[in-house]
Amino acid sequence: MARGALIIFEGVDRSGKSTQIKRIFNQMLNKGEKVYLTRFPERTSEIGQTINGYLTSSNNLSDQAIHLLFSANRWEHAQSILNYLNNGTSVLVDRYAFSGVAFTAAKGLDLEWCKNPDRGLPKPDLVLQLDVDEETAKSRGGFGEERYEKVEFQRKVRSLYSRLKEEHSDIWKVIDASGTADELTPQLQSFVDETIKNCQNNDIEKL
Ligand code: DGP
Ligand code: NA
Ligand code: NA
Repeated sequence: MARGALIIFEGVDRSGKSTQIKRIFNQMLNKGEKVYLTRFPERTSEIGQTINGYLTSSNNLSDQAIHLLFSANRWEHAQSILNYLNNGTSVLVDRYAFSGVAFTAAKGLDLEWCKNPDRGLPKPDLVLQLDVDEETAKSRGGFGEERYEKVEFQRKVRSLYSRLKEEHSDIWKVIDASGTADELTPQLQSFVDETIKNCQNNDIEKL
């Protein structure tokens, strides 16, 4: 059976990726395609609830401890993602290990240290980075109340994404997301469709 594709949406906060990924998911469902949508952090598990507490500042954890919990949250769902892919269902994910590295390294932690806990997770077939500058992101209704939603911090995250892009140039696409949502959706959909078609001949690799 043809396997599904693993496709990640990344971007700074307010880049529009959550809106876009839901649109793509719904379009694919309407066409009868096999597709599953998820996101990280996945806040409902025990680990996810601890992460939610951290993001909403109801608890404090060291930078290292929270980094490992974000990674553990991905690992606790890794096997189910693999099962979907092997059953021919494509998996769309709102944030993945690249957020893990970018958001923690933006605090000044060593980049290689940041990458280690996610090594071995299923490697995506495609990363769509929705790129907007921090000021544009902020102007979209402003950042919310959560811990990382500050212009200076998001600027660092964005520059870390460009480093990650160099390392993953085989799978990484930067999409200018400064335009309207309606302009963006068909562009993203065509990258998604192309990836699903072309991933068939490749095994699922590991990060
Ligand atoms: P979201 O639910 O997509 O708005 O993500 C919540 C916040 O958590 C957002 O500011 C990005 C950040 N984030 C996502 N994944 C990770 C991670 O693995 N590590 C760290 N430190 N932050 C992350
Ligand atoms: Na957010
Ligand atoms: Na979001």
